[in-house]
Amino acid sequence: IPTPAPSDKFSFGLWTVAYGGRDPFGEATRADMDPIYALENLARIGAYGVNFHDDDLIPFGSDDAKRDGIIARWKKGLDDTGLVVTTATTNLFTHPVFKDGGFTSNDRDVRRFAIRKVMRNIDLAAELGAKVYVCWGGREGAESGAAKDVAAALDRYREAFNVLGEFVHDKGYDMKFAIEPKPNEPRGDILLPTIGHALAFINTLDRSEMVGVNPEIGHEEMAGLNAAHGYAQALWQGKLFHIDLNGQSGPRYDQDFRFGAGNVRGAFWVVDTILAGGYDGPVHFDFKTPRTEDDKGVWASAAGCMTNYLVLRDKVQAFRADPEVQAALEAAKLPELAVPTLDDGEGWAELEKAELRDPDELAARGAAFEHLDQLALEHLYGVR
Ligand code: GLT
Ligand code: MN
Ligand code: MN
Ligand code: MN
Repeated sequence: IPTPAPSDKFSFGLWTVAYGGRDPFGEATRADMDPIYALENLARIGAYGVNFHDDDLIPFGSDDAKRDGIIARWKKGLDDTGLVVTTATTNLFTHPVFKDGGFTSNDRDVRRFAIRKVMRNIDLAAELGAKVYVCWGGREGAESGAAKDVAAALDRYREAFNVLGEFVHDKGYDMKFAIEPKPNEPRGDILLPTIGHALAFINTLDRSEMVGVNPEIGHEEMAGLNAAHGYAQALWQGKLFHIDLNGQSGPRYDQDFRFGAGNVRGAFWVVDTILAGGYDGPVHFDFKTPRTEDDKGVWASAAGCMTNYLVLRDKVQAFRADPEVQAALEAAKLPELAVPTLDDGEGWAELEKAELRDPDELAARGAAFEHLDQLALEHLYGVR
């Protein structure tokens, strides 16, 4: 069984291990977790970094004295354990004030409150050294039609990112934003539901270079999409600023299984994609330990995320290094896909006159994809 090293840059949301098991049908099955206890155990199992919402650490509504005390204790915990704050984020979904969203609430006073809440935690995140600020707009959405003017809501969403981009720029922070898409849950329909929607939205921002995506495997699969393809397009556009790895079994509620559980084959291709694309940020897990488990199960689940990543990384590397796979890639014309379709200096006018192959002859050529995919499965199943 491979063991994690700091160079693997594994990180966890504080809320993941602290999740007590509350769901829409039942109360928590585990006690509240002290954030310092979380740090100690994350360090013990081999994590490198931690990510947190403001309210994970500092209960909503704490006064300044209480807040300062919590932050001092948190800094000491980080020093003692050596864990790095890679990332931070804002809770704009738990308090009832956010029942219609934060940045896109119809109520302007709520929107002003939400942006201020984010600014306050960005100051703390910068002080702690976070380089990425995640924005999951879980409550930005609707359950009904006329209640949400989507175009106006997107104007307000853009306004919020423009203000926050200006804030980070003016303060001189070395920080980028990563928008996390999700199709639904807790809202009936959430705005920016997929990686593609988020990438298109980002292009409209004043400081679009500061904003990328934080795709979660499970959220893409909830929408019935191929998560690896989404990660690949985000990388292709230079926008994969952070990742939320976890497990999901097809389009249903947000399962947040530990990474490597659920769609195993999909997980293999996500690891292959981020390695090939040169993603070098934290390898971040966003899972929830099922409520059947006690504290021991929480740490087994968290450690399982890292083990499964290392196992899949080994398998992906062995797959790519296998000479039989390289021959199969050649037979499947992967090198040919990298060749531009038109010759140098050729345009539509030349193409119009060029001699083409007979389509029936082209149609008779086999693609040789099945053998290649079988080699991948044999690596994944451990028989190669
Ligand atoms: C919440 C959500 C996650 C997001 C977190 C960041 S909070 O648990 O379900 O997918 O990544 O706000
Ligand atoms: Mn999720
Ligand atoms: Mn989640
Ligand atoms: Mn997530």
